[in-house]
Amino acid sequence: MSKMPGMSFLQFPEGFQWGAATASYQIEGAYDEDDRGLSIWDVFSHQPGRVMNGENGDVACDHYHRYRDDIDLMASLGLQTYRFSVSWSRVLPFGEGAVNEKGMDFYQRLVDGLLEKGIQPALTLFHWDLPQALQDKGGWVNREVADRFADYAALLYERLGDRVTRWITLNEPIIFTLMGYRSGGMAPGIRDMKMTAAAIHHAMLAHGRAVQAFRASGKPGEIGITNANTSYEPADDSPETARAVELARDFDSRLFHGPVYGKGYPESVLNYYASKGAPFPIESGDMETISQATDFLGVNLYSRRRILPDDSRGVGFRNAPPTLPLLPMGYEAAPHALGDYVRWVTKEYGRPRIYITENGVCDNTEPDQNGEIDDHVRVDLLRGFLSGLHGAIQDGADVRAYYQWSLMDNFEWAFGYSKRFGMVYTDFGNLRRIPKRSASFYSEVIARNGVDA
Ligand code: GBH
Repeated sequence: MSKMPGMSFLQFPEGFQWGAATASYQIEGAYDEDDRGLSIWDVFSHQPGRVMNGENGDVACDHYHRYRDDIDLMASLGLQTYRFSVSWSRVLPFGEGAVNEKGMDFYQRLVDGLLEKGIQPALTLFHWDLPQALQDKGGWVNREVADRFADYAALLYERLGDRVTRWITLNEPIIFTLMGYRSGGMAPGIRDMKMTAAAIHHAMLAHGRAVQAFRASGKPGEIGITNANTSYEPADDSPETARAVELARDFDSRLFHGPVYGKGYPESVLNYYASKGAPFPIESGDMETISQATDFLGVNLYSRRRILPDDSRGVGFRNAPPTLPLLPMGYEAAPHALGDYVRWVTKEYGRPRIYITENGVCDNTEPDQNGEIDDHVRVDLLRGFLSGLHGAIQDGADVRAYYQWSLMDNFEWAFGYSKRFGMVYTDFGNLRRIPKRSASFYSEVIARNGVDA
């Protein structure tokens, strides 16, 4: 990409890693092949009215069959690392018990293929596709799920731990618990406060147990959790608003990072749930388990929110109206949010090592008459996100890697295929992949280890 007037080149630190991220249910397809068991997303997406246009991940990007071509694609873009998740019910069809060797073999081949191309695998153990067999036993509401998760994790450390050295326990517990059990907009589609409190706590317990199992495995490498984050900003300068911003952070980042860093769940959140008759089911020793030392913090960040004080919901804050242009997802195009958030989290938790495990842009640009996809909104915003990230690193944040969400357009959960996040276009008619303008932009960022911004 040619340098534009007024831009300067922002060089990232030596050894900084550039990658892309995906998740099993969003790309694999082959939902009933090779003895895979069903997950809650198979069941949920087949229920009428759950997913936009009645779509599902039965085929998705058909990555299960096309993974070799996809690895070649990653190599051609110059990716240095690739974050993917394992479908729990593909390797353990019932979530526990006998291993499905055919499913396990897929991940062995995927990892080997990545390593052959010099791409470091970063493996997420859980990106929302809980085995339906475990949901039938209560899912995240049943405390035993934490032990099942640790057993599943131990199996993967055992089978892949000689080749995978970067492990992520959970992807965004805030989303799969609150959307899964409180708003019901995602699988398993439940709306119940008490179940939500239990799901949150058991998810965090599962994280802690999986970290313990990793240390016990003696495998080399690093492990951490990935949380969803939003950068909170005061909508005005009043002290009441400043206080409301802290409450918004309590109910989001601090609820999930706090227990991992030994600070526990925020009092404000515990009190709120207790006042609704939904106390967190914390047993003795749980907080120690959850605060097992991790090696890095996975940060997913897409946007910001402006906050105002408000007591009507009992939480003390509300969202102020947006002031920036909205993306198709309904949230603001806020490229400064990434640097701001990284600065905040660095200060709040004593400069943890950070991997940006997801950052990206929904831009639904379709191919033009020449078949080219000029997703300039994505390119401009990525430039802005990366420039903010560079600033945060200059200010002392320990950020070592950046994964763009996503490698290719895929199944965007309850939005089905209507929202495109890929730097590679997926034609869902014939499953062809076509790199977009953002893919060449990103290749150049990788090649130069920096960005013009
Ligand atoms: C991620 O979730 C998922 O991990 C991934 O599977 C998904 O495909 C990807 O995002 C793209 O959607 O809501 O106004 O506070 C992201 C969940 C959405 C939570 C944006 C924070 C911030 C803006 N995040 N949200 S706002």
